Amino acid sequence: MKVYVNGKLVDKAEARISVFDHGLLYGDGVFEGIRAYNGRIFMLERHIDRLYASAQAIALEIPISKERMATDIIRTCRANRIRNGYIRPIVTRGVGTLGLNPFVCRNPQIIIIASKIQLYPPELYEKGLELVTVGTLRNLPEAINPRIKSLNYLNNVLAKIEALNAGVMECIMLNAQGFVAEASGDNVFVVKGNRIVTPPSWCGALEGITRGVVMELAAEMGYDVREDVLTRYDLYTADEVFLTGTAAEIIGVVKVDRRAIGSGRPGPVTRSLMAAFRQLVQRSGTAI
Ligand code: PXG
Repeated sequence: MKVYVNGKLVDKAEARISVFDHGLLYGDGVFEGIRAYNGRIFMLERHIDRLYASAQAIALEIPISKERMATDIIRTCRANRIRNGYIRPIVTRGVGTLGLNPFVCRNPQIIIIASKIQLYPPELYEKGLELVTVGTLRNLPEAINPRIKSLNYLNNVLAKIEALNAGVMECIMLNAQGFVAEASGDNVFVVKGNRIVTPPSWCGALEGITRGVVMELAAEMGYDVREDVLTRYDLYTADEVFLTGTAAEIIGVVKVDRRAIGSGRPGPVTRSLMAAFRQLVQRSGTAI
């Protein structure tokens, strides 16, 4: 495997970052998770836009242009013969001193990994996921804005630990007001009749690229798609619940906190969105 580090493609074993990098010391940096399907990179421009917006929000200047980032991502995919896979661009604050001050870090480090993706087992897409709500609250948006996709994932990791301790693979995180925010690494949607609702970012949700695509697809399919506040009650009493994310794509949820959702199987709306999404990823994207 070849890994891109600051413009160079090096062997995986040679791909190194300093132990004084603030990305490691403080989780000070940003990243993206992007998918390639069938020799095309899905929603590359949106991911790059979000990467640069995340960097801007943390006062981190990415030393290459967006255009260069796009061509370097493609170059990394080619070097690894990736046609279907997962691409992770990372920009760290760079080497600094043993103190928080980010402005002593003069050289942000750019890393691009292009590899295979580990999926949920295929049968889970048929059977659906079981979730629990967890005690770890989503960070206050006023503390760490959830729109920033940063290297600081401890909030999500702590939630994931609770899910795994409860014997399930994903969880629902609530915000400090008790409203539904998102899953530990995916966005959440509720279907009730013709209405499809997902929490707004101010409730603690990352503005997921898959979330955006699914909202567009659902609107085209005639559903009434909204961003709105959701409570646990809305999950428990939904016709359908599903999660979206680059890695997970769209996956049905069949149980939340031991309440069976709808029929207890992934529902028809979820299934039709899954089908529309699968079609879209096959016929769109930036050629590698
Ligand atoms: N919320 C959070 C907190 C995320 O980290 C999403 C929502 C979904 O966003 P996208 O833009 O992917 O639709 C994410 C993204 C992984 C992995 O390795 C996680 C994500 C994406 C890709 C891989 O677990 N999470």
